[in-house]
Amino acid sequence: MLEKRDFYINGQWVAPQDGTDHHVIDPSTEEPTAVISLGGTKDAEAAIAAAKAAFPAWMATPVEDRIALVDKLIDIYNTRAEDLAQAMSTEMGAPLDMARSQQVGAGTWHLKNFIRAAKSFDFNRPLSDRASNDRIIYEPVGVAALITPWNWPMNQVTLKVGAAAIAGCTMVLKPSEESPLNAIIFAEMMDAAGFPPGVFNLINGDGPGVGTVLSGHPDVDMVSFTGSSRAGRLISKNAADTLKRVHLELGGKGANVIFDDADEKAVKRGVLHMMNNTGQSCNAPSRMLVQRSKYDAAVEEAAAIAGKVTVGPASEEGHHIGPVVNEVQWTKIQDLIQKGIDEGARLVAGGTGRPDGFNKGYYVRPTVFADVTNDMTIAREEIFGPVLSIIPFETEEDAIEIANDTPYGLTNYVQTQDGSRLNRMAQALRSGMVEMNGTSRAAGSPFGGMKQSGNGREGGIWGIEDFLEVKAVSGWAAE
Ligand code: TXE
Repeated sequence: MLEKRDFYINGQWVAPQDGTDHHVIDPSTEEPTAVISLGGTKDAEAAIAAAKAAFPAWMATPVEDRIALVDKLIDIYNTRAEDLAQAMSTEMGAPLDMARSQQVGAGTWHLKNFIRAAKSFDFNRPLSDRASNDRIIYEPVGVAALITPWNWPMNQVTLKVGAAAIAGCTMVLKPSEESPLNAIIFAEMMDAAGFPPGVFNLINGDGPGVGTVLSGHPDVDMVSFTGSSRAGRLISKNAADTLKRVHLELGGKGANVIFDDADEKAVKRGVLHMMNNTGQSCNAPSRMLVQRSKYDAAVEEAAAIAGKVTVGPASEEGHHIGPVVNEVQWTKIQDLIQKGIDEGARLVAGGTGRPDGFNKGYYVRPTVFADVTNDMTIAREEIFGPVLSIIPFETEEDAIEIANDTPYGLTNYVQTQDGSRLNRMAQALRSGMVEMNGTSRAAGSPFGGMKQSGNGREGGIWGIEDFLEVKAVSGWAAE
């Protein structure tokens, strides 16, 4: 079995000081594939101290030089793409083709977008044409703790590390204990790219252990977190004593509003988007709202499409969906499917239990519920599995009310051919992102949520700005 106990601290791989062993389980087989160490307080403090010591020199490094290192990182990242894909497939269950294209591909995309954004960003500029002696200087926040989840592991690591590095922050990355292997490979790349010792540190650990030390530590100036709302609340409370900046990217319960004039592929697109990554995406369109005149046909079509989604081991190539990440998630999803049935939703595809042919592995049946009302548990809770809820609506006003009736506000989707309705909906929906008619977000677009989906934005210039302080200087001397 692979043994990867060491942490990357101050430019070196070091043995844990107070770690405990943790097995990484392959969700396709339920077998352990690697052993890592979950660090303790001493390990976390060593990583924080290294980041703190490295900060002054890294902050003083010209941004062009920081960008050049990220550029070098992209080259190395591309040469190790297959290692990353294999690791993700083993530890979190992304099927190889999907891991290569979407999971690994996201990392290159984000890093390139950061470079493009930073090159045209003026880090030291006059306040305005009328106040040229007043200047705005953007400076790094300081030491950043980066806490990431397992569902899009490299996507989230690159979103945080790339932005922090270009901004001039030093950092301690704590990836999810469910997906540590690709983060260890990433640390090897950071080392190979030649980032100065202490700028980037990696420590494995769990939430109550390393996660708590990082979010509460006085020498950590900022926490950037992606994960559950539950952990986001704990981190915010723990960070309050030191009043550090807390960036949160939490869950979602996206509505996909399909009007009666939607294009003919809208339902299919919505179902497949929901099933992608086995439903484990915070921006999944998990509530499909369909206008009444199209409703019956849409339910029938959605059930047929879900019935054709194939499920299989992550180690196999092809366009199937893999298992969900672990037993806890599998059980949570099963309970929620059962709740949907118990609360009176109409099951039209899938259901509880493993798909036919599997008696092991955390596989879930692609599931569709019709006749869901927005007060049912399956319409309110983030299921994080391949489970779609279809809700009928009558008018545009109804659709807006149902879509916004959720504590979350991450992404909503709209399908209609009517341009003015698209624009009205874009403004009425309370979410950080609204995506129309299957268009995907352009390079450098900010990702993040309103309401209980979190705060701050990741990606592009907005992602970099989240790691920057704004300093106002009055009386800047002309040189
Ligand atoms: O997440 P956790 P879990 C949602 C999704 C899923 C649910 C539970 O609904 O079903 O969360 O997933 C670290 N202090 N999302 O339990 O626990 C943890 O070690 C500091 C949505 O796996 O939030 C890991 O690194 N850190 C989400 C990270 O938080 C703590 C992606 C995520 O784990 C901590 C994942 C603490 N007290 C799950 N407790 C998204 N936004 O995409 C945990 N962690």
